Amino acid sequence: MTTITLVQGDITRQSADAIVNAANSSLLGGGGVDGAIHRRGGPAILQECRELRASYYGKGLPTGQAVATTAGELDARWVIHTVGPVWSATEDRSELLASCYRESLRVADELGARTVAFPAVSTGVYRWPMQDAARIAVEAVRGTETAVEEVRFVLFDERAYEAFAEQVG
Ligand code: AR6
Repeated sequence: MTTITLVQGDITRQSADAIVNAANSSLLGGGGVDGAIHRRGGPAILQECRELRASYYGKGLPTGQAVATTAGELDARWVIHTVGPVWSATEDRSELLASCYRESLRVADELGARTVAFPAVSTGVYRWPMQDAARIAVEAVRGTETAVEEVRFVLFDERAYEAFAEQVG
């Protein structure tokens, strides 16, 4: 059984086996959670991202997929980078957002991670409405068979926390 827990705060301050990054397909960093993880985690993470790009993801990591690197100086063993979809009002991209959670948990299982901290993927720069993103995230985690014991959603502000709390019940 996987327990879902909620925390309001900065994901880079969390202690977990794996911390999930809301990355972009370049894997070369950006703003939001991505920027914060690379700033606090230090250059080892970016170095490994560059190597992954050179070896496997020349065209970028596709949306909905996930890949792991070291966590550098973060209080975690791994960072799992996933690429959320940009919100679209005309196209239903929910499956891609759900895939971010499923694929991150699959990678976590491969690594042997038992505690995984997730941000609210796609709800910042990628503009996904928070309530909808929370529903998709919680349903995706609940619908995934995994050996991960704790999935911790780390929500940056109260609005995000409340949206997830409503879904978790
Ligand atoms: N800890 C927890 N949550 C955070 C933190 C933090 N330190 N910082 C922001 N959030 P975003 P996206 C929240 O924009 O929408 C980057 O440039 C934020 O309030 O980080 O998936 C990437 O390189 C929001 O609710 O990710 C991509 O280009 C949520 O985390 C692009 O942004 C996600 O916001 C990805 O956009």
